[in-house]
Amino acid sequence: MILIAENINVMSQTIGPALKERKKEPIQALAKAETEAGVQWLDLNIGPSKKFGHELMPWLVDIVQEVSDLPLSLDTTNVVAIGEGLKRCKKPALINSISLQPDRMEQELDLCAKYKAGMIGLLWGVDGLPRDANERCMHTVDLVYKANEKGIANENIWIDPIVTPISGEINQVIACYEFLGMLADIAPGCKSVVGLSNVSNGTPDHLRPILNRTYFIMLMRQGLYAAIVDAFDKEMQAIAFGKKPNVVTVVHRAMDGESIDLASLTKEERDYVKSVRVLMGQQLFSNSWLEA
Ligand code: THG
Repeated sequence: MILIAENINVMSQTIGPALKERKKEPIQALAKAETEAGVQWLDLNIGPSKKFGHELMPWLVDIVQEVSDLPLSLDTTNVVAIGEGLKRCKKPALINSISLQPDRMEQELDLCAKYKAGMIGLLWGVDGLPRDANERCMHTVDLVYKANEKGIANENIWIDPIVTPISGEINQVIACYEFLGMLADIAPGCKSVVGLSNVSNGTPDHLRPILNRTYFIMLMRQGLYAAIVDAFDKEMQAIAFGKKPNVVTVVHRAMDGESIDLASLTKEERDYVKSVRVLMGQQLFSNSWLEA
């Protein structure tokens, strides 16, 4: 499992202002901490950054590389910012992300080929979020075909089916899960990646980790290759690297529809089983699902 740290992002209350004021200390401290936490990549998310992205991204790449040797995922919709950032990357980077927007796609694919970067192919279509797993497949075929035409090999394409919040349409949460099980057949050799924390967006802070971790185990079972995650979730790392076999096993049993005697489980295992039921749409989501 490949973990990409999400923490350097413009939405963060410390990092947002630091990016704006070009204050490198808090950003470098976080980059160092993420690196020491044991992740494999750092995501640098500057948001759309339409006006200043072209100077902000190369600045950010430079200061992060002063304190970390990890490869970087450049996260912005500003194409010029991506190009300027790629110029500075010492290691092959990831473009996060390229979707099926015809206006930007062409230039982004050219940048990817030019810098021999990887690309996250985000399955966001011209009509927005795909309706189901099949539409995700259609977008994948389309995107991979266009990338291949530019000379980008499948091993450099990381498909992101788009994780959506559990507080929204449950069928989308299911479709993303379903799609991952289909990817190897429709795009052999492509990798997969998700923004895991999206699933718990909008839920109370103390409930986010259990949702993230449960969905993570579900997606891992579908062959997930990489995830953009909170670098400081120790439990998630334990799961990613095979150190929580009891939890993984009980999640699989719940996924298989086995009727499990909750009283026979530890509190931790029980919370995972309850979360599977909510994430698979067997039980209606509300903020009190763990108490049921
Ligand atoms: N796919 C791809 N890239 C992505 C996403 C994706 N990049 C952005 C996002 N989704 C993944 N990154 C984050 C970063 C932070 C949070 C969620 C996803 C987050 N942060 C907390 C919050 O907003 O409450 C804490 C903010 C803080 O650091 O203070 O939830 O899906 N390809």
